[in-house]
Amino acid sequence: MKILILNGPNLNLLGKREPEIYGSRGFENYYEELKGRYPEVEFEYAQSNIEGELINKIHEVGFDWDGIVFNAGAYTHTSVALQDAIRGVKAPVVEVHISNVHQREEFRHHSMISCACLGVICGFGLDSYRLGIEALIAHKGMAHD
Ligand code: CA2
Repeated sequence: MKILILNGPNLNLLGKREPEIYGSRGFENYYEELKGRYPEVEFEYAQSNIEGELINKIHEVGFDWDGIVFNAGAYTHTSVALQDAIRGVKAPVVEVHISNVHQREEFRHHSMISCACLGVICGFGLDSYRLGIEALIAHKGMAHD
């Protein structure tokens, strides 16, 4: 099974700023733990601050890989282009957020991409990514094609 973990804008700052919201651990460190936890899964990790690069990455893996765990960062709340990219590929996409966006400012309550995703996980810190992987594994187990 092949899974892409994709992070959007500013998530390269994880562990460096705003630890009260996003925790104090950098993503690369957490990613090593994740890979160790699922030796049967082939992972790739990508992060970009640029919307078009995120779209290109979704297109690149979205026809051959088994799924994408996607934290679109603030583009979650604004991007029709990312919604279209997710709709345009075959691979299921699980939307994840570190924080519980529904406990935060109102503008974070709406996602432009949820409607194109398999499901949404938010509010569990970095563990949201693991839960996203679990969702993709369970979904693949249920697939009949
Ligand atoms: O909770 C999440 O995972 C978010 O996707 C994070 C986004 C935010 O815009 C979404 O509403 C919710 C922001 C990511 C910025 O990450 C930073 C990490 C450390 C320091 C500064 C920003």
